[in-house]
Amino acid sequence: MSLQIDRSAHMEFSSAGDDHFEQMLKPCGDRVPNALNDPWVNDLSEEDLADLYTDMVVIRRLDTEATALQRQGELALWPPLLGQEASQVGAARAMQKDDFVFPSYRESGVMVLRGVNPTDLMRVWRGSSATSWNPYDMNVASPQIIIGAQTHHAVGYAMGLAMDGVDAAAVSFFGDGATSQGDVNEAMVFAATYHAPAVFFCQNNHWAISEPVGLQSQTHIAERARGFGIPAVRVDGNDVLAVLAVTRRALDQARNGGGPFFIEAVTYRMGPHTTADDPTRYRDQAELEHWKERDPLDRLSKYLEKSGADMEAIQRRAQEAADKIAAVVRKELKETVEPTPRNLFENVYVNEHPRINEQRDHYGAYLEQFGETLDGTQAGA
Ligand SMILES: Cc1ncc(C[n+]2csc(CCOP(=O)(O)OP(=O)(O)O)c2C)c(N)n1
Repeated sequence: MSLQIDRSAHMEFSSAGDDHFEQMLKPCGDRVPNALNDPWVNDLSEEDLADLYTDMVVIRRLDTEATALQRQGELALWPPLLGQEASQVGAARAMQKDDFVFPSYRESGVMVLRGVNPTDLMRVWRGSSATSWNPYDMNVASPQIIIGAQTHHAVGYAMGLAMDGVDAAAVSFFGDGATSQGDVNEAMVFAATYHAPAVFFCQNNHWAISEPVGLQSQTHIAERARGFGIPAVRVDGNDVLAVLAVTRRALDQARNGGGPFFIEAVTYRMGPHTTADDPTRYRDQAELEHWKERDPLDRLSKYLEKSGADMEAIQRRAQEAADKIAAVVRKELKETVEPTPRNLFENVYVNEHPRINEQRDHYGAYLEQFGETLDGTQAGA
């Protein structure tokens, strides 16, 4: 018997038949009644829905702007979210101020909607800042690059919330690939055992760089969480209404002593993994076309239009908001005061440390050989 990878599962889970999930808006904009989820979004007015649309337009625009800035040499790298707007807006808008977000690198939309200044976020990707904000200002941790590590931080934080008797939850965001990582599985064990108010939000965007989801998971991702005794929901991640409803449900359960909850938001990464990637090398154009028909922005726009809203005015307002924020980011980014070599050695410890000082001075002497200084100036200038 030879050892073989079962590639057939990839076909099953990334194909057009992959629709076993909770949905409230069809791609054509029709509303699907859902007894469980409807009560969680019944409060939304037409204006609230228009705001959700604006959120999606704004974060798509920021993403496009960042991609362009990377191509123009202003950013070192950027991980696009194109196609994942509904998952990020639905999840971010379901949260309350006291909830704490532990994002991966992909959730720029969630971070910005929680109050992170988009220019600050982009400075991290420019290489001008290790982390540009105080996590406690808006309850958003620094974006995590180590796949899945943030789930540990979130569960630890959630356990702390429970110990302190605080009425809040911790939400970690990660991709489908991360669920194969030991860290995420260990975090689920702890969350289940300690009944922690932790919501695991997986954006199944079908790809982990060039690895298709069906190749590494022979079952739906949500099933993995159920194996740990964590209730899990598979939701249409391109349906902002369904994501909002399911995340509100999950957070409510977590906040009220119901323990952890796992959400698999089924979406699609329409762009490259990062600006350093070329997805045409590993995936078919037909797959992208399939998902373009499920575009999250079009879907809400069609629903609003069918409900009689003045979509032209809504689109105009959203576009204006997006143009404005993109122009501010572009301007602010170019005004960035770049860090000096000395900055590398600051804030390593709370108090000054002799070994750090020794390393700083050593580096300063090294730079001097090239006529440079720790303050970023030319020696003798
Ligand atoms: C622990 C660890 N292993 C490997 C990597 C390299 N890596 C960066 S992104 C990525 C794929 C992650 O895919 P997924 O979890 O599906 O998230 P997505 O990028 O699709 O949002 C990998 C393997 C890493 N950053 N950390």
